[in-house]
Amino acid sequence: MKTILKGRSLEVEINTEGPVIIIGESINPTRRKKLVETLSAGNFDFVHELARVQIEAGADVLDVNVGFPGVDDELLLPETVKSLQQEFDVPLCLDSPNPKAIEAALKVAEGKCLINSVNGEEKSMEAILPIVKEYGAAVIGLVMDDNGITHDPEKRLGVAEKILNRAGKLGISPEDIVIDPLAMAVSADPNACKVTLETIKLVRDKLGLNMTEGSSNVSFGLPNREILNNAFVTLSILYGVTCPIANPVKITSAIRAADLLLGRDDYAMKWVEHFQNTQ
Ligand code: THG
Repeated sequence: MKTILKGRSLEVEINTEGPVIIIGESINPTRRKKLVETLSAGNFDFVHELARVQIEAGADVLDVNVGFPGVDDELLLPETVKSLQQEFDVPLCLDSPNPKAIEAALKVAEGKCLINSVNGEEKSMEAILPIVKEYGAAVIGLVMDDNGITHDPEKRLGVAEKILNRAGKLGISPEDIVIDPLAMAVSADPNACKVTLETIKLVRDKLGLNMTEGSSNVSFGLPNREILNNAFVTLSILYGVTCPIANPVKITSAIRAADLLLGRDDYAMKWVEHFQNTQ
């Protein structure tokens, strides 16, 4: 299964056969007051800096989230997208719970974006899927619905199937659906990661779709987060995640290692290149 995303001219292929595509998470106001402050003042230098650092560290795609209480992301998301695309060619992942902000951003974006996200709730599918179709985008499908988040991997698979089928009815192809199996804090629930991993395996075996995950979610509230995130992303890749959302500054080495060890990096080219670039 191949999902194609595009920047202004650069094309990125997410392939279930690998290698792993890294979606940089850092353009996100959570605990980054400076991002909100600078963007609200119409200053895009800091967001460009976050983009540049992540691309240099191995990000293939950038997640762009500018949502914050008091911020009108129907204005700010498209402005940020325009500003980023003037400087950088990587495809963008538009991260907002507000369908109007997503649509406003798609109107100005060049290339083919990934929308973050739709879920199995009726309201969400009705709002987001027509936009995905109209703008020829791809979309992340979160495996939660009107019943909330289930801890049964089979039921999470069921939500993925529901999103896939609904998208299909609108003429959106399976290539353009990237499933998110819901990575959650292991500090809150000792079984959280096991449930996610079982879901990943089921989605790969039954649906064969590309999959993302918020790799850093698993370590909330714990020390030494980087080690946990690296272990989790490695397990997830083995099970079938193909485009994790993560901090490339901290996770690219583990991802390059996983690709090499799984026979997806001929002559260790990407491994060697990564360490040449970071030295
Ligand atoms: N699935 C999808 N989208 C998502 C998530 C997901 N978007 C948001 C989130 N989860 C993924 N993004 C982040 C961004 C930052 C952090 C975690 C997840 C994070 N930041 C550090 C902190 O809060 O302490 C600070 C920055 C750092 O040190 O790198 O943890 O699951 N579809």
